[in-house]
Amino acid sequence: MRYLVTSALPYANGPIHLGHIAGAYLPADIYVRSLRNNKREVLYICGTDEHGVPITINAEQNGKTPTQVVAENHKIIEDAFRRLEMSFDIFSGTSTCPDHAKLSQDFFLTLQKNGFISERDVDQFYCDHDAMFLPDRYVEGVCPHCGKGARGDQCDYCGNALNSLDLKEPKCKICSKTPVVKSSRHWFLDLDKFQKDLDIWLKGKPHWKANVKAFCEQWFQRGLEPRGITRDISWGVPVPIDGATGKVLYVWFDAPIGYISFTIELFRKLGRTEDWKKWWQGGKDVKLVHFIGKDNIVFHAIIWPAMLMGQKADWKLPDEIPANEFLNLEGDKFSTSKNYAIWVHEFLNDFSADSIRYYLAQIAPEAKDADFSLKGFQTANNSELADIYGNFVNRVLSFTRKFFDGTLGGEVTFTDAETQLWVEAKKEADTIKECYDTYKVRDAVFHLMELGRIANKYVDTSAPWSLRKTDEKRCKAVLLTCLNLIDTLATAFEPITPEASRKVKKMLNMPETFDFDTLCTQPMKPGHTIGEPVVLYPKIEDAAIAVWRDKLGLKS
Ligand code: B3M
Ligand code: ZN
Repeated sequence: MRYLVTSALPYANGPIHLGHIAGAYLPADIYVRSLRNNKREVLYICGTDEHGVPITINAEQNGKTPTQVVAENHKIIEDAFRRLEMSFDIFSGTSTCPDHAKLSQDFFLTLQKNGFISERDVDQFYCDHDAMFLPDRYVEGVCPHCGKGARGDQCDYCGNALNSLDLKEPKCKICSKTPVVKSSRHWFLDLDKFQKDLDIWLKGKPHWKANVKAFCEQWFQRGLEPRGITRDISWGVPVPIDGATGKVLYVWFDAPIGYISFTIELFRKLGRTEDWKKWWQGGKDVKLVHFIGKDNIVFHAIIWPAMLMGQKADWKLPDEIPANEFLNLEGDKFSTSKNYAIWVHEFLNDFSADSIRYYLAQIAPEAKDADFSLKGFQTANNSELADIYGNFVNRVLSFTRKFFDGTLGGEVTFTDAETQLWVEAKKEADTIKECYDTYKVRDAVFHLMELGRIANKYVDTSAPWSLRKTDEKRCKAVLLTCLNLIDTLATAFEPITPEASRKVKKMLNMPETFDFDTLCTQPMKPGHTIGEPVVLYPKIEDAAIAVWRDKLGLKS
């Protein structure tokens, strides 16, 4: 089995915050790393989603071109991901990937040829002054429900989704003049024609997460309807039809195709141009897993599979869609517009990727919304990573260096205590692997710390510090056992805290590999010499947390 894993393509319309990471990115990276540690063949695809109206509005408001906006944000996002150690095989973008536009147009044309696209004229606001049709977000006015100021797509006060034509006192967002209503030709994906097949397909996924299944069932009950897949703007993939000048494919039509076009780009760069087909048309040999946030369910579990089915070719359909719930921040929603957020690229200036990854994994919003708290973050680092994992590593390594010069040579005497210990450790390690395989990162974290606690308990009861004077062979057996436990901890932790794992392997003087088959196998034998210990997890001081509480405007 080969694994084709994707994370939702972040909009290149601004930086990313911790809320994004917790949903579609970190859980995917953990999964991918654990697959690699199980020696599976994996491909991990991502990149920025670079089309859509928010990007053109952003560009206009800041006197930039969409290309500039996209390039700037792509770089910020890519840097943040790199520093956070997201291990994509490729991180491309929908406006820069050389294969993307053509493939999106081919998808459209094939759907049309196969009879799944209809067209009709739609009334829309048009601004005479700016000589353009105004997509919903380009119209502002008064909400018909609550009477407050609203955008054409929704009212932020009462939360109602709107149709811009229903707005009272509509104004063009660019020039503030009153728009007129004009009709414009648009193309629709006939989702209704897929309902039966989609329903059958979804019934074959009884193990899917409840949130995904419930969501789709609701949509089926209401009945699927044709959905507009073209827009009157100039930024995007042009609609490949005569007479459709000035129209582009809707961003949600071309975005998921990015998963494929980025794969094509990757293999072309590798000089194996045809190999992408082994993944996207690889049938049952490939497992396609889309990690997303819950707001993307309809696109990945209904519209995207319909687009793939409608090609009438051998495209992979999603096998798994682990959709996560949302992360809140200190009890409130993340809000980009109110700048109530922790931006990843800024947070990484103050804290390590590992500490951030660990805490986000611990509170992962798997089954319900979760809350990020700065105090919780500090506690996770200080009382768990530093006190349990880091401290164990440090005690054992320093002691081994100090009294044995880093080499536990000669004879060692193991007893039942070690046999018992490895039975317990193996049980935890097996559970950890199982959690990784089933997208349960919260449980993985819990059991990793259990493993750390088992290690601490073992060293405390065995007390090598006093054995050194009374029974050196036992002392060395205990220390060697601890070193091997540390090796297992480093390997098991790698999907969550990769940097610390690399550091530990170096300190142990072991190769920087994390093969899960080596868990609990005690690869270090008598005579092994370790390297120099360094502090694994410095404590996070109250002052560092206070700075961030301040930034968020929270009372200290
Ligand atoms: N850019 C929306 C989002 O980030 C969208 C995902 C596209 S995945 C194909 O929520
Ligand atoms: Zn205007």
